[in-house]
Amino acid sequence: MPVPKAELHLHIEGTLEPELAFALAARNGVTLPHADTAALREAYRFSDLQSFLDLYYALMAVLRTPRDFTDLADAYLERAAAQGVRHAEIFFDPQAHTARGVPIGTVIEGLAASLDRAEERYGVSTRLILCFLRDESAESALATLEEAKPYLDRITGVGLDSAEIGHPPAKFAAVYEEAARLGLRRVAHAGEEGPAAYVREALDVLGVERIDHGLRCMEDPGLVERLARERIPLTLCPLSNVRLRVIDTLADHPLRQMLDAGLLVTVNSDDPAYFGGYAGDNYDGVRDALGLTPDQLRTLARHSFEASFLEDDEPRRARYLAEVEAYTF
Ligand code: ES4
Ligand code: ZN
Repeated sequence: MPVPKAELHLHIEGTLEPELAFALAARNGVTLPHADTAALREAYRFSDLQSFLDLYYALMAVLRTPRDFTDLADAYLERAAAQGVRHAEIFFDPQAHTARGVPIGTVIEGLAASLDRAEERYGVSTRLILCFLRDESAESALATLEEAKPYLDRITGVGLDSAEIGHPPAKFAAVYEEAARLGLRRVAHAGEEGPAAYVREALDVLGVERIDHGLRCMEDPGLVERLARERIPLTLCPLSNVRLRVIDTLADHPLRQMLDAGLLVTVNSDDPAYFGGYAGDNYDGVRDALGLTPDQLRTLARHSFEASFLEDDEPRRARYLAEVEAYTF
């Protein structure tokens, strides 16, 4: 059994495997531009973040009904549980659905139907994080938060994703201020393709509590020192970084230097259907490519629960942490 872990950086739409995409396409009468699952997998050769996002958004056309979102989340949770995930904080992109005429309630209620049974079925506790698309307008983000208000009891926090360069965090200052006022936790993608300055801005202007990716903080030693001192978690996604050409190979990943710098780094899967693996595959990948020790792997698993938004259930966090300490590699 793999080490128990929390997954903190996971886009539910990025768990859409080709087989499920074709099954949902058939169920909904949607025609995909790819001949079959093999042809679709052939399209998974990305040159950068945007080339991935183009396919990621296009395939969402098959997600139409609440049941589609339930089936998507069920499939993810089953795979995640098999790789040791005990707790998952799941991103979703409402604007990618409302723009296609799928109401936000369809998305949230569909996902919630899966998440409500995840503990009994898969032994996984869950939270939902609503992400704003940073290549859409600030007004669209505010309207999305407004549409989500009837469902806020289901939502733990807000995030910021999609095309990073040219869309600095400060663009979303107003919606993050409103999210904080509503009692939502705040995270943001920063320093994936964008510069270290975006990581600073996400902290200073948006007040985020975790940085998603944050890889490029390594270009700014003062920032690294601050992230370590303030115990700001970074949710790294090693296989994603290779597939989106942020780094050349897993062996080039700065994870070891980040651990050595005292950063609260975690390992996650991002969009596992597209990037070649789920959470456990990411742990195995960095273990093999970087020669991580059992101590370092245990630290990563411990970090994942320390960085999770389990402040509303500290006894659960303590149980998970005890499982990590008791695990034998
Ligand atoms: C994403 Cl890897 C990545 N980066 C930014 N936005 C995203 N949305 C889904 N996956
Ligand atoms: Zn991401």
